[in-house]
Amino acid sequence: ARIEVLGVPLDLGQGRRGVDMGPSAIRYAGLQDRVRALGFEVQDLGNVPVPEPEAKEIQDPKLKYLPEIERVSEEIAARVSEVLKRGSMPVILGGDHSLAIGSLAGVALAKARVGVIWFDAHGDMNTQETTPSGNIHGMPLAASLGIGHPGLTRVAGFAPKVRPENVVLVGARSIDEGEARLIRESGLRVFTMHEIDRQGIGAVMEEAIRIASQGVDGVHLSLDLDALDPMTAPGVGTPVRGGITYREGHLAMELLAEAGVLCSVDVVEVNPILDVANRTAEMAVDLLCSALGKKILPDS
Ligand code: DIR
Ligand code: MN
Ligand code: MN
Ligand code: MN
Repeated sequence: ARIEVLGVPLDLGQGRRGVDMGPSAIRYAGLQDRVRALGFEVQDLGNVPVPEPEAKEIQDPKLKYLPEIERVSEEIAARVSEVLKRGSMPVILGGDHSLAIGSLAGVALAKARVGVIWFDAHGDMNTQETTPSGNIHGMPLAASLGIGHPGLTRVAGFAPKVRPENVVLVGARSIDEGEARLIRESGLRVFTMHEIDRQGIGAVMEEAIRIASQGVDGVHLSLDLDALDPMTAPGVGTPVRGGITYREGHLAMELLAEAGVLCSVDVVEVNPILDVANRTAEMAVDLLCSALGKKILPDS
């Protein structure tokens, strides 16, 4: 099988500089060699061009850098759908999580029906009406479900990209008031840290995989590194205590690999400026390898 890597050095969706260096940090952590060692063919497509915040102005404080993020999303969608149509698996490196609006649009362009497993400390279910920050990285899951500003929901010319009955959010522990209401109304399935503590990550993932893969042509994994505990992944812009541990993260990815349903992956919110050495990018590569089938004890 073949993997194609696309970098998106996007930091316009949130307020802290440095996350635009995430793609470099993840590459520097050995992505290409590590994935090749698993037996995949790997092609790096380089980065999508992204404007610098210094060269732009915020027009709407409730939708910061909306026109720029729309344009980048269209470009990502086109690139990601090409990768899938060539029969390869796209791996999109962020950059902030607003890039998932484009990557999921691209997956939805190439596939009739797609499921989503969204690992995040946050809900990413805000709109311009509920956002406390105006940061679009707090909105990509809502946008993909067709909720929010048409500039975000209608990327690639159609909405929604996914049905709520195939969407699962895992690891949540920081949900804004307005987005909590949208989560309940939209009917997607949420496994907060409470459910993970109570049932264990194994049981949670079995259910998450069942929901996301029901009736679909593939499951998209959107991995926000802030889903992990900040002790394991300190290099993120909005860390929240009480997250997924090192082993819980790996078990979750290993179960996904075993299920054999993954069609595409985002790895987002790695911010090397906030990191301890390159630990968070290394964790990102470790988790990706597990999601792609790396085992502690390989079958012989
Ligand atoms: C917060 C933070 N809910 C917002 N969201 C983050 O600004 O909408 N998502 N950090 O990953
Ligand atoms: Mn930049
Ligand atoms: Mn996120
Ligand atoms: Mn997050």
